[in-house]
This record gives sequence, structure tokens and C-alpha cells, in this order.
Amino acid sequence: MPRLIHLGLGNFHRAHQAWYTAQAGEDWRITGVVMRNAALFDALQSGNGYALGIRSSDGLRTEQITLHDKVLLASRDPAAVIDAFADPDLMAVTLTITEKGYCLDPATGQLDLDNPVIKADLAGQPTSAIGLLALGLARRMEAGLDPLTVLSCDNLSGNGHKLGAAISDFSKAAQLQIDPGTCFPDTMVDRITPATTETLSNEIAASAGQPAVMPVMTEAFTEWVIEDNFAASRPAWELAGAELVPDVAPYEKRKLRLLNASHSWLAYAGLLSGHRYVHEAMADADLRASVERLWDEAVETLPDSVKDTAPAYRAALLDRFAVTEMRHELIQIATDGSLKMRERIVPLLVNGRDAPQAFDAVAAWIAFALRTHQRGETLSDPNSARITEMIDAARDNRLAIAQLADLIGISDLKPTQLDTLAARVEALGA
Ligand code: CS2
Repeated sequence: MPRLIHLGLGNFHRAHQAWYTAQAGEDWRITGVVMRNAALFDALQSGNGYALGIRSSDGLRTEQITLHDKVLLASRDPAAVIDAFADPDLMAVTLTITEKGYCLDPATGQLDLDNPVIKADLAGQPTSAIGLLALGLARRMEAGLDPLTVLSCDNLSGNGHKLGAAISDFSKAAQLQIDPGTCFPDTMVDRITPATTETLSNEIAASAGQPAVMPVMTEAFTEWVIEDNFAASRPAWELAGAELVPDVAPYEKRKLRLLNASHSWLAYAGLLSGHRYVHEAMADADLRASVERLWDEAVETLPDSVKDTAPAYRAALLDRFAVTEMRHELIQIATDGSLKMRERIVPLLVNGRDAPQAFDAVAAWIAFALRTHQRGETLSDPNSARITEMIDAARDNRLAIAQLADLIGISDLKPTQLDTLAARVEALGA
């Protein structure tokens, strides 16, 4: 039976790639690799799968997804993960490891060989997805098996290219041989999937008419655009609506700069003004108007091939963001801002572009970081220690603001721009 490996068995994979694979006709199976979450690993051992709740305007329906017949826990048994690559039935590997999982140096875009987890991988204790993937691909090469396709399914522009480069950097540093025929297509993934709360879990159980194991709630809307560049066979994901195209970049830009950019703006500005959920923030007239302005700025930066689709795309986003029952928490979106802002907001400001609403989003992230610090709380961000140090060491707020902007790639601000930024940070509540 043909097989996939998936690294990162979180809610998004279970709502997206697993759902597409379940619709793909042939009998595919997935070896699911949980990176660290032992409770999730234990719950998925039974092989009975999990309940996926799909919320549309017609209400909630549930599907039981039972494709993950093997589940591994990377933090406990990395050797089993590496060995799983030496399987002739394996055709492709998919990954959802979030922006921070790529361990890239933001300044160079290359693998950060000083990152402690990458150092540990190189010292022979592999735990990162990048290390496990590179070692797994090398194991496959040693076994003389055919090359694989490796699909990044994270919200990074050029995600496949970035992943391929990171694997190549790691392999050089670790002196590993990887099949040069391995393909790393770019992909654009989209489906809003909130973290599971007790309320969402109860709703899914009620809809399924039975207790729900590790349930996931998602929306009916879904998109997957994949660069048609495969080393071996793949599930017929197009049967569920996936699009195979020669170039994913225009779709990726549209999604990151419209959906994800407005999500991050809503998260920081929304939390600062006391909202909890996306639908609540969108019901706030000022925030809703600012989202429209952000979209106006974003559309100008899109390639011509997708510009015409922007009005329909925006209309669909308004519907998607309004669904009360999704209860999509702003605090979930607010995590890892130092990495997300670079992908979503900063591209609207490059080359000195005048995009005041995007600039405001930078101010909102900074205001949120400062407020978190003032409250003595820790930012949920891989750079939180550095951010705390920066704020503590800065002689005044203005310097801290300049350094935080620099951290996400907004550098060399003119004094007048810094004045504007500082004034906006203050106005937003920090
Ligand atoms: C969100 C995304 O949490 C976030 O940062 O912007 O996860 C968003 O919900 C998905 O990309 C939608 O496809």
C-alpha cells in the first residue's frame, strides 16, 4: 500500500493534508510523526483515528479520519522516524512544522547552524524536523531506494525552496548523502483550523453522536496549490480540489499578504483593544475598516496573474472571518510574531513602499510585545528571550521600538519614521 510520512501531526495537518488524502481514492496510509506531544501520540495509538468537524453555513458535520496506521513520537524514538524512510512503499513526505521549525537565520535565509536544536542534531541527538528529515533521506539513499518528494505545508513564501536549501545545508554540515532526485515542491496551504478547546470538542462529539478522540474543528473552505514537481507517485489530491500548477508563488503571495497579514494585524490590534476572537475583532467597525485598508495595500503588491481575483478573495475572507462558531482565538494567531511578521507584513513595506496600514501592523506587534513585557508575562515566540533582553537593555522605549522593528527586518528607519512608529505604538496601547 503506498504511504506518506507526515512530520508534525498537529491540528492543521489533520484538517488539511490528511483530509485531502482521505478523499484521494486509492488506499494511501500515513506514518504520522508527532514531534513532542506525548498525549497526542498516546491518543492516536489506537489506529481508530480522530474526528474532524467541518463547519459550513449548513452547520457542522464530522468525518472520522483513519489514515494514520503508524504513529511515532520523534522526541522519544528518533531512530524509528529515520528508519521509516527506508520503506519502498514510501512515496512522499509532508511537513507542518510552523515557521520556527525551519531553523533559518533571518539575515541570510540559510539554515542557522548555531540554533541549539540544529547543533544537537549535528552532535548526534536528532530532534528537529530538519535533522530528522535529512537523516531519513540519507538512510533511504543508503538503502538504495528511489527518491522521494518532500512537501513543505507551512506558511512561508517559497516554502519548498527554503526547505530544500535547509536540507542541503544540514547535509553538508553532517556530511550526508541525499538523492539529488529528491523534489521539494512549493505549496500554498489554506484552511482555518482553531486550536481545539473543550467547547469545540463537545460540539464535535455532539455532532458525531459519540465521544470524539483528539477532535479537530475546521472550516468548509479549503485550498491547496502545489507545484507540479514530484519524484514519485502521489495521492490524487486533485480529487479533493487541490491544484497542481507550474508556479505557486502568486497564490502564496495572495494568501500570505491578504489572509495571514490581516490575521496578524487583527491578532495584535484586536488583543490590545480587548477582543478575544477573530469574528469579534472583525465586528469592530474600526478594525474592519483597517483590514480593508491593509488589503488595499497588499493587493498593489500582488502579481498580475492573481490581482483580478482579489475582490472575490477578499469577499470570501470577510465571510470566513465572520463565522462565530469557529471561535478562532486571536492569541493563537499572535504566537511566533517575530517570524510571522517577516512573511506576512514586511513584504508590503519593502523598497520604501508607503503602506501606512502595514506600518501600523508593525506598531501593533511591537506594542503587543512591550505590553506583554510590562505585565511580566512571556511572549510566546522563539525569540522571546532576545526580545526581553532587548527591552531590558534599551535606555528608552524609542530604542526598544527601533530594535524590535529591526528584529523583523524593518531596519534603517529614518528619525521621522521612528517618530511615527513610536507614536503609533503608544496610541495602540503600550
Ligand atoms: C494564522 C494561520 O495562526 C496563524 O498565524 O494566520 O494559521 C491561518 O489560520 C492559516 O494559515 C489559514 O490557512
